[in-house]
Amino acid sequence: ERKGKGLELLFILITLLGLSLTQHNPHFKHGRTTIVHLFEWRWSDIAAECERFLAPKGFGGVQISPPNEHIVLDQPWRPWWQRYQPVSYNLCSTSGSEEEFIDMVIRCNNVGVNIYVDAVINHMCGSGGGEGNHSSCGSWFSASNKNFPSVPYSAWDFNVNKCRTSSGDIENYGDIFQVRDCRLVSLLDLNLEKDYVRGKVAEYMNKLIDLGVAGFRVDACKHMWPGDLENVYGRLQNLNTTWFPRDSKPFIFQEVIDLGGEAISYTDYVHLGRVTEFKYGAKLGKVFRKWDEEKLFYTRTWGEGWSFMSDGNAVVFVDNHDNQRGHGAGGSSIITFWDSRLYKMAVGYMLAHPYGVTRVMSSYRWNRNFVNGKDQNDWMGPPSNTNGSTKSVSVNPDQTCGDGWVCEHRWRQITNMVIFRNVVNGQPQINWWDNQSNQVAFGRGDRGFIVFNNDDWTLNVTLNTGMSGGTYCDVISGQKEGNTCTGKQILVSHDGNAHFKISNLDEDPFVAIHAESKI
Ligand code: AAO
Repeated sequence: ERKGKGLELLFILITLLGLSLTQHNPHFKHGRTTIVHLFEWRWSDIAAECERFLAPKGFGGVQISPPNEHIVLDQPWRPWWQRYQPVSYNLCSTSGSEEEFIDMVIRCNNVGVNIYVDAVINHMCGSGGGEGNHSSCGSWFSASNKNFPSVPYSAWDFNVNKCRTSSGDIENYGDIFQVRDCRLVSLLDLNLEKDYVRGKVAEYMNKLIDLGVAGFRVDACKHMWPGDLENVYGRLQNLNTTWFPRDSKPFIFQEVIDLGGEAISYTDYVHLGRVTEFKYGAKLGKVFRKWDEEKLFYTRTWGEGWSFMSDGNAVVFVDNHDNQRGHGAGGSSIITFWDSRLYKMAVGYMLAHPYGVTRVMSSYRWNRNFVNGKDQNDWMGPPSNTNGSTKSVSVNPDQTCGDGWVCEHRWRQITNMVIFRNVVNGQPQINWWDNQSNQVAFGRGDRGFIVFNNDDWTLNVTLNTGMSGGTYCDVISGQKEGNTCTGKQILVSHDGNAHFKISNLDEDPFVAIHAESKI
């Protein structure tokens, strides 16, 4: 019996130690709730965006593109994905220099917007990356000899003998050893079992923490052993106390693509931090596109009820920088800015629903060129100047962006739903209504209410909103400005009921009201 108690205590102790490692908290400030991925933006533009737009509109943080020095592939192209091929951990990239990076982190932190770094720690550049100084700060490296003196890493810091495939690359996602010990698309695979490599990776991440970042999106986690990641995360310092409370651990969200049916599951990683829930965008795309007989009213059980990971572990998104252009996974159901009407609805749904930490995508346009269903231009980098440098983001008088930057996060409907999510933060989902088809509505306590019409006919119904009586401004068709409303007005009677009429032909067939849109 005593032995049993002892074991039990030991188990509790191990669990507690395990929990103390967990880094699931994004450390948002001022009740903010959403991350925006400013894909390929320059640091100076992000700094300005934090001050002029993100903070005033209540965005919680920015996921930035990898800040490490990377290979430069300029014949003939400069693909966006060159940034996922590190050459060193120097902070200089096509997004800017180390000084610009530091300035961005300070300015964003000073207005309460967190910075999350995309950490590429599974590998260095591709094995065919050659030799020389074709790198974003001009550091010399040799891919053929696996020599990266600016870190430094040399041949014995990479997985070579562990991988059993003849190509040296991952050939079968059904074999967990291949997926973790072989090269992902020929990228030189770091041996994270080595203390030295773990130390170098942790040193890079700790430098970023010192500078004030709030956490990391960790790239390609499926391809790293959970034990190796646990060791690296265990070496990370607490966040910089200039901006964060004492003893705050960096927020960790891990990219693990798990649509089901593969040898490696997200469950191997959730104890270490949050994980990207890829089923979310793939399914939501099918629902709004009405593929596979999906209907919006089936989302009554959206979240864990759709066999997604548990709420506290998930980072969710409608699309990401990979699957908006056919990379990664999710398939053709993924909705992007190219389908803007559906996209606004899907992002609106995500931001209204309580499940997960939400991430909004912010993209640039490129010349799509489909041949047999595949975009030949899926590699195209961000808007650039003739010398190859990334263009600055210009802002038009109407607050949209120019020069090829899409800025989905500045679309009124999306910005206003980011605010909605903050206003209803912590409130339960209540007062669900549906028409057994593609018209649904739900509330968030007495703080907000949203109604969608994705059917091919008009929605015309009186619903219990759970909100206090008064006139509210719909934040989709317009917004409250001073004490007037530029969009539809919704009259909520003292019993909480309101009448909604949404034509399927409306520019945006959904309506959202919240406590702060009352006039
Ligand atoms: C480039 C070239 C390569 C070249 C390489 C080295 O394109 O031809 O060999 O350079 O020279 C990005 C680009 C890559 C690029 C790379 C380096 O997307 O094209 O390679 O930079 O420059 C897997 C990983 C996942 C990864 C994703 C793209 O598991 O971690 O591939 N995403 C991250 C980043 C991404 C980046 C990297 C990692 C590398 O977000 O931007 O790559 O740093 C399955 C697996 C997934 C696997 C996908 C795609 O998905 O589950 O784990 O993702 O395949 O290979 C069904 C299944 C679904 C399956 C899907 C697709 O839907 O249900 O599970 O089919 O087959």
